[in-house]
Amino acid sequence: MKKNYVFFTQRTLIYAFVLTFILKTSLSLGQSTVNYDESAVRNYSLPNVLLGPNTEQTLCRSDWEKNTRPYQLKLLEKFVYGCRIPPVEVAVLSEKRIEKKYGDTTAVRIQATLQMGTAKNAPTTDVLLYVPKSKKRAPVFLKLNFLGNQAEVTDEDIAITTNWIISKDGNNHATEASRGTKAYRFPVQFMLGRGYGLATAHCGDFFPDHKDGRATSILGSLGRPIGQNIPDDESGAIGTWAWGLSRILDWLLTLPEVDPNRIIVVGHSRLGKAALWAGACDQRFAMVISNESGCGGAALSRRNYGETIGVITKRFPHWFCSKLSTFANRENELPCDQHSLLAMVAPRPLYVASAQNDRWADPKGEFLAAVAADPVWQLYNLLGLGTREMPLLDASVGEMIGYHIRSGNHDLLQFDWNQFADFADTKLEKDTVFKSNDHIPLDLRNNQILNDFHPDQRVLPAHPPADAVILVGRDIKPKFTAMNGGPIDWAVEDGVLTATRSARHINHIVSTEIFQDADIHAEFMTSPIAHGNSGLYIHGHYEMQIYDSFGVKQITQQDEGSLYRFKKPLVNAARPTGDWQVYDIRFIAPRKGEDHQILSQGIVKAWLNGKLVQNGATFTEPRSPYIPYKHGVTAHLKQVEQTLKETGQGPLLLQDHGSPTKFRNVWIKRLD
Ligand code: GTR
Repeated sequence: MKKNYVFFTQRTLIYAFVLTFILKTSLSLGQSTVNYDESAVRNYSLPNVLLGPNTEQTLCRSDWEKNTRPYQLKLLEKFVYGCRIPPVEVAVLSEKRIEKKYGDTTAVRIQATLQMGTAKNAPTTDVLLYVPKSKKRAPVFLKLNFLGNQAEVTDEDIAITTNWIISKDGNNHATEASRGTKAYRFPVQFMLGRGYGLATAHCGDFFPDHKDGRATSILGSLGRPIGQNIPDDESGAIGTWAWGLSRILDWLLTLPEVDPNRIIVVGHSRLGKAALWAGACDQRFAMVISNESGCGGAALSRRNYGETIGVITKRFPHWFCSKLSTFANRENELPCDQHSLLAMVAPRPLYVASAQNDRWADPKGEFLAAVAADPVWQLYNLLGLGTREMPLLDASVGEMIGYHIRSGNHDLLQFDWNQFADFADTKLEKDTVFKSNDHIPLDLRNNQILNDFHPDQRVLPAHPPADAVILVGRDIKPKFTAMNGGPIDWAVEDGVLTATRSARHINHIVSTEIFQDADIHAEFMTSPIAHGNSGLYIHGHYEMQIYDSFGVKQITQQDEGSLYRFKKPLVNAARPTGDWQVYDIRFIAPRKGEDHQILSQGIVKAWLNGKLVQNGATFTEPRSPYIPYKHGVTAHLKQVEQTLKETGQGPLLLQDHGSPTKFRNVWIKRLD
């Protein structure tokens, strides 16, 4: 008996030991074994994120922006997330606003249905946005959700998503019972009280989160392959969710209630992976937050701790590009790692949050990725994380990269939101991040400049701002010459100029004022002759089209509102012939280096008759065959073109295209 007892205890002890060991150090999932023992983490060395395409070390930020960043981003596309999906136009199918009190804060609640693409049956997403009414323009946190907008809030009148949702019972349809169940992850009242807006949409609107989700995702409507033989660098769910975040951003940027310079993308867990990828791909996001995004998010893949590439790509083969799965158990051969993803956010503020019990997401691996991303902020003379020591529990550390490890489980909790709001308060105050432009990449800076542009076109004729240079106005001589530098022969009457037609369409007029970047305002009226054809030739290179396009259904790159032959308008905003119309254009010229290589692209945002028609169209070289430096060229124009080459400054030309178009109130406001 005694012996037996001893034997039993010994055996029990051995069992208990083995069991504890298994539980403590590993969890068996499929063929892969998951490690939770820090001492069993293999040695690894991370790829150098500062290495450019020719393996040269990046020493300055312009080199980073021009060469290394695009190269590193491409690696992430090729090996992890799949190639980025080109944007489409976003049409607003409905936009309902109500005013409501949440706690002490009066908010404007906006529910919008956005259609992605112009095709009749293009897919839609429902976006729910809250902004504090007291703010002229509110900074907004944007977050995708798992179960539909109705689950995120306690408002009872939010439509229940009809798209696929994750559910334990396998029903995969949201019901009334889901209302508000995730409201603690989307603290509307708290964030409004802190002066922030909150926006959300359901990830399933873009890609249902299951293995076969691709077939019913929006990818088909975007012309992407959804059947067999998907290329190994094709985007999966994460790439599609990130793309969706950018389309919602397209819309947010058009709202007068939203501060376009302070839109923050945030995500929890798999949606944290998507938030990081969205922030990497789209520099219009002013700040990026990952909450417990783990493997394939903020955590280093080379650390064999918690979830691994082998496990994740097996359980969720639809999340990444299929190439990633080939690196299971050979992570060391991956040409990139997740620190490069974090580095893509630089020099913008980034916040990485972990939770103590969320070992599956490898908190230490998330912290170490932030440490390894730090050097990119340093290129901008900014401190990233600024420490190599993991902080104590529940303490936030860092400079431009914030980090905390919260006690508790895998979740998105009030504690996390407190840190996010505090971090945004200090990092996104208008006067801190955007005060000095010189640490911001050119393209990012341009986007910020564009975001601010919301001209008021409601009343015509418009009043020029005090600092405008008036080219055509009442009681002033038009500041234009003919193509040969002599006086113009266009009719001038009561501040209205009318194009004098020429047989070869070369009687354009050339402004005597030149500029590099500018806001351009022009009021015009088309005539029935020659389709009302005319245009604003900016620098003589890029033409904002004027054309009788009223009522045209299938608008093209040659219709009014287009950047001629570059980009068709987002919507047809043309008014009928005989009505006064108005363009407001923010033009940022391309920048070229000494040997004429492009440093940053030119970019245009344009409003036509109260509608946004161009939202960041980019260009480097003129595409129109009609540019005046080629067609009807004169000695005067050669000189103008030479000045443009040397100084980057050029004129505005009003085009003769055989139609007696009228112009009034034409002015420019220099931005340079
Ligand atoms: C887990 C997955 C993680 C994490 C999480 C989530 O099952 O393994 O990578 O993202 O889901 O999204 O909740």
